[in-house]
Formats: sequence, structure tokens, C-alpha cells
Amino acid sequence: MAVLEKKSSQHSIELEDKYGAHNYHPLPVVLNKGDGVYVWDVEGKKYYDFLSAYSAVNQGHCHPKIVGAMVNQAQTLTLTSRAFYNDKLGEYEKFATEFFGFDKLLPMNTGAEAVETALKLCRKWAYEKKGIPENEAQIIVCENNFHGRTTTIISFSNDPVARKNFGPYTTGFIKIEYDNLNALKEALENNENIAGFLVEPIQGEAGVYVPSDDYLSKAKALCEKYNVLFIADEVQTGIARTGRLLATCGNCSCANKNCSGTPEVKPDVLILGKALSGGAYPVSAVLADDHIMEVIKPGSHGSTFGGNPVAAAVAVAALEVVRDEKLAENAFVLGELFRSELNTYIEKSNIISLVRGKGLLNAIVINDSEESETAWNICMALKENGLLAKPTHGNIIRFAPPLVMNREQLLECVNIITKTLSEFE
Ligand code: IF1
Repeated sequence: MAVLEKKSSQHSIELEDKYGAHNYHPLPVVLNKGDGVYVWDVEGKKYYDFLSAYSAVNQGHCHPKIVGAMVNQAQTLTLTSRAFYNDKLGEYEKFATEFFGFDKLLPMNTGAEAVETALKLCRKWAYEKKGIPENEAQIIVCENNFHGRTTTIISFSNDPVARKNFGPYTTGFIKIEYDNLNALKEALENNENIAGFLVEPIQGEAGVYVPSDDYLSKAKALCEKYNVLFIADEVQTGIARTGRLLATCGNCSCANKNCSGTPEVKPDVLILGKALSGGAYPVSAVLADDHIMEVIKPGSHGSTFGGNPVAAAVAVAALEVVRDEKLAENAFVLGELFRSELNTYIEKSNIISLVRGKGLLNAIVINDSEESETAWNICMALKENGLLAKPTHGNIIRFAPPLVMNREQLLECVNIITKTLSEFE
């Protein structure tokens, strides 16, 4: 019996295949343990995690301080709903608003919920503060955006697979080209009913597309000129991932002297998720100043789990780890090293054409068509060689390790990556 009960990867994969909806196409690896920058599969093989659950595990797997806060709170009080107060939410809201430099925080659970919250906040502000006629508000979004999977959010996606046969779609969105200030200016000039501009500081799903240096600050200035809310979706780019506390870095507290990234921009509405909990628990949030957040009144928005005491305790611990372990600074320094090492390889490579990114959110572009299997095959070979990464768009591989990595580990990973790539030259 003992032998039969022994877990195997194949068994876990078969179970998911038979009993789970087929909404993903995972790499065939079954993980059952994580610690810092490493994960282990059920056969005991150890890997570097170069995805970090899409940048949720910035603080590293099972960080003892975060897990400690979670276990401690879970043994004390897990959920009250917002029908009653709990003694952790206010402390977390004070901590997080001071940390990011906003007056107020609205707590939710997943990234998509926080995006929905920001869109609702923006519309309500437009009617009650800006004076847009009821039901006329428009929100500008960017081509190739990724903001989540709800019906409203996929309504303004242009990924055919994410959208197809999920209509009818929510209206009230205008799509413009990303990283194109003229397009934004035209959209703002020709319409008095624009309420907000929703943007990712770096487009993750689009293949880690970094906009021009002055794009965000100039877009923010345009929004100010037309009295339109600048809404930054930092679900993926936030919490030290790109070498600063935020990729927009309003009120940046990373104190990174080398920080030469995007000029400082303070969004009107900031959306956070993923690493806000270090990947331990679903925690997301929308932050804004009083003159915006005050349109939200009792009954107008909420969630059973949003702001629960476990989430609050976990989020405070997760942010303290980012600050105390200087993860933004580490991501900045290691990101520069990573791109410079890969650029050295690219000089003599035929298989990859470029590396791009900021901090430890990077991607390589494979010299092959989007329809080719090359990126997938490279990820399979990386897995054999002890490093887990996932292709996006067929010919792009995203590299986003936990930010608790050290220099020696990063160089070992560069070795694994270049050695694997050379098998494909
Ligand atoms: C999946 C990508 C990453 C996000 C931004 C909101 C959300 C996300 C900027 C929603 C979520 C995820 C979800 C994940 C794949 C993934 C992703 F490949 F699609 F682009 F991270 F790189 N805003 N991103 O990136 O947050 O509701 O999922 O908590 O499997 O769909 P969520």
C-alpha cells in the first residue's frame, strides 16, 4: 500500500486533468515545497523559481515572518466580515497608507477585484465630483493590457482567447496604443466624459513591455490637465519587483541612490495585489487620497473577505519584509546584473534576440515565430536543468525570481539559462 500511496507527479497531473476544469496549460512539474528562491517537486528535485507565482512571491517562498504572522492570526481570529470591526484592519490601513503615501486604503482580495474596485471608484468620482452626466463616463485603457479575468475587465482586453464567447461586454472603455502620448492626448482632447486612464507601468502579459522613460510622468501630467484620474495597476509591477517600491514610485521609500528608473509619478488611484501578501494569502488593495476615496459610502462596495484580520496581519508582515530586507534595492542591482550578463550572451546568440525589463521583471525574446514551440521547449529544458519559467506569447520567456535572491544564486541561474539556451543554438 505504501508504495501505491507514494505521490508521483503523474498521479497529481492525472487528477487535475480528470477532475479540474482545463483553464490552464501548466508546465508538467508538480511542486510540494518552497523555501526562499527554491521550490521542490514531489520527486524531490529542487528548482530555482523564476516565475514567483507571477510576481506574488517577491519575498520568497514561505517567508518565516509572513507565515508566522499568518499562523498567529489564524489561531486567534480569521474572519468577522465588515459588519463588525476587527483590531487588525485599522493598523494595517495606517501602516500601508503611510508606506505608500496615500490618505486611504480600500481592502479587497484578488487583483481583478481591486481593478474592479478602482474602476467603480473612478466612475463614482466622475459623476459626483467631476460632474460627468450619469452613465456617460468613459475610462481610457491600453491595447494589450492585462488587468484580470472578470467580465468587465475582459470586455476591454484585446486577447481573443480571454474574450471569446464571454459577451455581451461592458461598455464605457476607450482603447489607445500603449506608450503613445499623442494617442492619449487625442482621446482626452476630444471627449469631455473621460473619467480615468487605467495603465500598467510595465505591460507584463504583453511580454514585459517597458514604456519610454517619460511616458508615465507625461501621461500623468495630461490626466491632471484634463481632470482625469491616473489609475496605476501595480498588481504585478509593485512591491519592489521593478527595483523600486512601485514602478510609478510616488513617494518612493526604497532610498535607492542608484534608482534611475521612471521619474516619480504619484497615481491618483493605486492598485496593488499579489506580493502585498508575499504570496501567502489573497490580499489586494486600492489606495487613493480623501478627495477621491470619500465618494465611497457604506453599502456602495465591499467583500466578505476583504480586510479580514489574517489578510491585514499578513500584509503588514509582507511589507515589513520588503522594507527590512531592502528588496527594492536588491531587485535593482540584480536586475542590472541579469540583463548585462544576458546581453553578453546575446552578442553571440542566434536563438535569442533581446532581453528587456526593469529590476527583476525581465523577459527574453526568442528568435522564432509566436506559433513556434521553441519557447516552450526551452522552458522544458530549463526545468530539466533546475529552473522554472513560463513562456508568454509563444516566443517570449518571462524571468521573475523571488527578490530575496543573492548575487551568487543569480549568477548560478544565469549559468543555467545560458547553458540551456546554447543547447538550442
Ligand atoms: C492568470 C499574466 C502575470 C495583473 C495585473 C491585475 C491582475 C494581474 C497587471 C489580476 C494578474 C496574472 C494572473 C495570471 C497570469 C498573470 C499574469 F501573464 F497574465 F500577465 F502576472 F504576468 N493586474 N496577472 O498582472 O490579478 O485577479 O489574478 O489576482 O493566471 O490569469 P488576479
